[in-house]
Amino acid sequence: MNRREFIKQTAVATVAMPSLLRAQADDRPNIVLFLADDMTWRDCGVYGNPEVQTPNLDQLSREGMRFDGCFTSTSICAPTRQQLYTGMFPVRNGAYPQGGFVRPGVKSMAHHFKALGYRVGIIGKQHYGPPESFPFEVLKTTGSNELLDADASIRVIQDFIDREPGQPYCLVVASRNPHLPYTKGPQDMYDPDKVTMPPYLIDTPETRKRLAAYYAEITALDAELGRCMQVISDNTLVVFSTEQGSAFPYGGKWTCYENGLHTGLIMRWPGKIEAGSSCDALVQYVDILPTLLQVAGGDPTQVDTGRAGAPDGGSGFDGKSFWHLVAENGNHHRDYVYGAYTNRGVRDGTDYPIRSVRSNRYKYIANLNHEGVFQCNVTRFMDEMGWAEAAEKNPALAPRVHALRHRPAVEFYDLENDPYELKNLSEDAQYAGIMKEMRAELDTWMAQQNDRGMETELEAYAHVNPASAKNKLYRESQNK
Ligand SMILES: [Ca+2]
Repeated sequence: MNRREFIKQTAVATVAMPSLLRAQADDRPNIVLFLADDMTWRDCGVYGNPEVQTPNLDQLSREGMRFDGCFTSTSICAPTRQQLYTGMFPVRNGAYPQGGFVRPGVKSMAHHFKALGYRVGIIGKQHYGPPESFPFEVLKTTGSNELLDADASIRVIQDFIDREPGQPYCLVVASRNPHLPYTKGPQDMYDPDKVTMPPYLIDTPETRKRLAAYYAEITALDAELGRCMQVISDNTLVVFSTEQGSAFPYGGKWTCYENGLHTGLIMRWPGKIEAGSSCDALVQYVDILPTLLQVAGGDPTQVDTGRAGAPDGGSGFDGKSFWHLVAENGNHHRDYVYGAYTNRGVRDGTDYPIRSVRSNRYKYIANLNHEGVFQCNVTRFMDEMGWAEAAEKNPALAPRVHALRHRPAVEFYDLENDPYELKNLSEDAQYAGIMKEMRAELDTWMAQQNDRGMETELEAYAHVNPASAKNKLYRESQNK
């Protein structure tokens, strides 16, 4: 079957007429959104690392469509998840710092899918708030560290799926792997002495040891995916994402680098999405919810997110459905994807806002407090891994170690020739024109988001849990 025939088959699901569809409710698909946690997108065979064993992910990709240009805009857990669940970028929805909460009144996929008649559940990691913005049915597991392929978890998932056979469901399966600490999975499967070091890491014994343990957790995640797939019926759109990058130095978490913001995305829906296909159009996490709502028979352009400040001035999503990439054989969705990172609020984090804009070839990064020193968990991890000592022995490594803490105002990379962002071209005059254009795009996006850069960074604690000490401290400082 070619993609044109897929278009015909999917036409019913893509027409935005929920009232008509309700009568025949229920050839609408179920939706399962399966999330990894802190998995750098490159670290699986599907995206180019054959050493990491992920047979279930490989199979999912063979049966579905692999997206090669999907991006979150923030490489930390809570902002990433909440932009995915709200269809809004982090500064607009409010959940932009680590542990962030969305602004009062913001609605999420739990509201929007319920409005279409779906049951909406989540199992595993949550990392969102306040609760009234995320009225999911929370499926209980026996412990917060339980693997989602444990019998008890699978039983809970199966019960949720089977409970109302006539009503479609939307379920988020949010794994806690391969997030630190790297303790799960087949810890003897990867030999630290034999793993291939990616070009962005510095080769030390401790780095190797952590890399091997992290790979084992990716294999554990893959087992969770495989076990879940066994209880999911074919009339289900399964969406898998690697989430944001890993907690290694330059592994991507706490940065706007490719390893942090680029995310693996695979969509499988037998008979509706062509098996073994791929798409390299640029899309963002904020586009995923509008896409899923369209597939479920809704009209994402009519949704009220509960928050003003949409690109058209209304209260709709920041994102747009990219179902046309599947159903109409499209190959373009966005000219640019954006990143916004807040370091205040991360453990030991200095005030170090970073913003980025990426085209299909170039990446522009603005370090808005470049005169400051970047420091958080990841600089400590670098020290624990002995990178500074390695650079003392081999001075060629020193710039890489130095650059984790000390960065220029602007970084600019040609991703076609430098996919790991190892060579900053911002001083190269031949790129001045492109850099100016991209900076203008970034400024426009920040203005639309009401993102004030350093000022926004300094207000971070106003956007974490109101019951937390950080938030209380912030309120006290404002009352002085
Ligand atoms: Ca995460």
